[in-house]
Amino acid sequence: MKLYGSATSPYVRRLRIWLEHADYEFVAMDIFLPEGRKQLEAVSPARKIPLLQLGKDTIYDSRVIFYHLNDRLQRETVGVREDNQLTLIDEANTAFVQLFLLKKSGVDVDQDALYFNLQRERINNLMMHLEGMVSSGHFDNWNYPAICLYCLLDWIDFREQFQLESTPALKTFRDANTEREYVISTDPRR
Ligand SMILES: N[C@@H](CCC(=O)N[C@@H](CS)C(=O)NCC(=O)O)C(=O)O
Repeated sequence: MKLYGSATSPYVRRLRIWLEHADYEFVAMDIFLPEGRKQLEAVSPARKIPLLQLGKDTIYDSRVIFYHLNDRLQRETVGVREDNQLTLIDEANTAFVQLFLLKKSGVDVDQDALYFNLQRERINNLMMHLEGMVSSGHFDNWNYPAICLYCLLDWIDFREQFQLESTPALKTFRDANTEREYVISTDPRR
C-alpha cells in the first residue's frame, strides 16, 4: 500500500496520523516543484494529493481513502454526525486552501469582490461553528474527524491563514493534541 502526498498538505497529514503504525509506504512529493509535478502527473489525473495505491486500485480523495481503509480495518463508526463533521471541516479546509493558492498567485484576497466575500463569510462562519462544536464536546474522541480538525487548525496556523487566538476552544483543542506521536512526526514545520 502506497500513500502519495506532500509533507505539508492537511489532507495528507490526516491520513498519515490516522494510519499511525499501519504498514504502508509514504511517497513524499512536492507538487509545486518540477519533479513532484512529474510524479503527480503519473498517478493523478486530477493532479491532487492524497491518493492511495492499493494493489491494482488507485483511490483518490482523502475521504474516499478513509472510507475504504476504515471498511477494511473496521476501525471506527461513521454516521451522519461524523459525516457532517467531515463536511464542515472539508469546506473550511477547501476555502482556506483556495485563498492560500490565490495569495501565492499574487491575487489580493482581501478585495471586496463576490468570490472573496463569499469565501471569507464561509470561513468566519465555519470557524465559529466549529468553535461551538468543540466547546460542546463534539471532538472529544481522537477519531478521524478530530484528526481532520487538528490538521486543518494546525495548517491554518502554520500557513498564517487564521489567528487561532480568536477561537479559544479551537486553539485549546489544537494545543492539547500537539504532543501525540504521529502529530509530532508529521509536523510540516520539521
Ligand atoms: N478533496 C480532496 C482535496 C485534496 C486537495 O485539495 N489537495 C491539495 C493539497 S492540500 C492539492 O492537491 N492541491 C493541488 C492543486 O490544487 O493544484 C481530498 O480530500 O483529498
